Amino acid sequence: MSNNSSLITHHSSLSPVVGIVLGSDSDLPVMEETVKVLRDFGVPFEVSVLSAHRSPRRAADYATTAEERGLQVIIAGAGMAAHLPGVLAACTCLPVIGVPLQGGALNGMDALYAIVQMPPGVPVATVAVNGARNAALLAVQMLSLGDAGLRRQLRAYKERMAADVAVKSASLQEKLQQQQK
Ligand code: RP5
Repeated sequence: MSNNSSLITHHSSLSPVVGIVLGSDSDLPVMEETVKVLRDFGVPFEVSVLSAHRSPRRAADYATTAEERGLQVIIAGAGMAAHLPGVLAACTCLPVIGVPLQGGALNGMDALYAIVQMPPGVPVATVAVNGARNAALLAVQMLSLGDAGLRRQLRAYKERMAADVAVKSASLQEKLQQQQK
């Protein structure tokens, strides 16, 4: 289902505050993780397919109008010569989080360098290759600066992570003790 048009999809009755932008619909399997996280935190978002190379005017229009449409953060995922997050950042004052995507002959290194090596003046907050989950969490953290409810949810999320690690550690100790018997 590859085409290069902007397919803006709203995923809540509330106005979207996070814009998730994919360089191609082929990026969805990885970028879907952002959707899961934002749904878990109850953050309204929209998803679009835009390309810095194949639909440059639409990409620029999207970023130029993002703030007036109520968006507060943009997450942009792209692979290969991944100029999308940088182009969006060039056209808006909103924070842009870039997700370099694995694939192509260089397996994500090309996208990582393209996204992380922005010139001074136009930052893109770059996460790990395929780091869609962290991109969404960073977006939630940004939004939480003005939202006590989101801050509470983030604290609970961290507590759950710590509890999970404690469970894993206890289970490992148990296995090791069994081996000694
Ligand atoms: C990038 O090129 C996209 O973000 C995608 O990761 C990659 C390949 O795109 P398709 O040829 O699958 O549309 O612009």
